[in-house]
Amino acid sequence: PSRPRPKVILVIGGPGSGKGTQSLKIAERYGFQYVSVGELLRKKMIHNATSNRKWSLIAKIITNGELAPQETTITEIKQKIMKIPDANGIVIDGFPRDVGQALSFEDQICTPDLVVFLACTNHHLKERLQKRAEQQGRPDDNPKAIDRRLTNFKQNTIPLVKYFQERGLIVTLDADRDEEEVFCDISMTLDNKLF
Ligand code: UP5
Ligand code: MG
Repeated sequence: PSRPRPKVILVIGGPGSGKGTQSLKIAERYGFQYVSVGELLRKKMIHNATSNRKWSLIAKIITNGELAPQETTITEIKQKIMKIPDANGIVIDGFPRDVGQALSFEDQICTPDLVVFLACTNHHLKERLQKRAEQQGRPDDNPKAIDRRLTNFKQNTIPLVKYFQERGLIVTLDADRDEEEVFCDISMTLDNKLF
């Protein structure tokens, strides 16, 4: 008999809400494959920015804290997912960012089994990103780009949350708490809703 299609979990939330941290924990606990869309795009842009005009433009966009073009993003995700061997599940970190991307994902890839929204106050988002900027510093962890990422999140991702709510696909969790508490909620939710 053919295997069922892997479960697909999307993790969304503001910049610094803990998407990466929690998605990795999900992947580890459930044996799911982890896909970070931000990382996919950053790797690709670092590789191609000097030799390719499209990617040098995307590098500028991302470094400024704006969104890469939708079709490029979907194409990258599709390619990545196709390379994944048999998996029970896939956890996608940081995608979609707006309703348009969600529609396109469903159209071209699949309907997610569950969307996890990490709700975090602006105060905590900024504090965490500033702290990370001091320690490692991503190209987009500068004050201007952080502000743009926060604005983008409010403008585009909040309507997306509403869209998933209306379809009964999303669970909203309080991500202001410490990592372990947040993950405890996530795993209870996944145990309930997916298995
Ligand atoms: N931390 C985590 N959880 C904590 C907790 N509970 N308490 C205290 N500290 C906590 O966490 C951020 C920091 O906080 C870390 O230092 C962590 O230790 C600590 P992290 O797990 O990294 O949060 P995350 O939500 O992943 O933050 P990130 O900065 O990665 O979010 P962004 O949404 O900004 O980044 P992403 O990589 O998803 O996207 C980056 C850019 O890529 C976008 O701005 C955009 O330009 C581009 N992009 C697209 O164009 N399209 C896409 O579809 C996706 C990305
Ligand atoms: Mg991240």
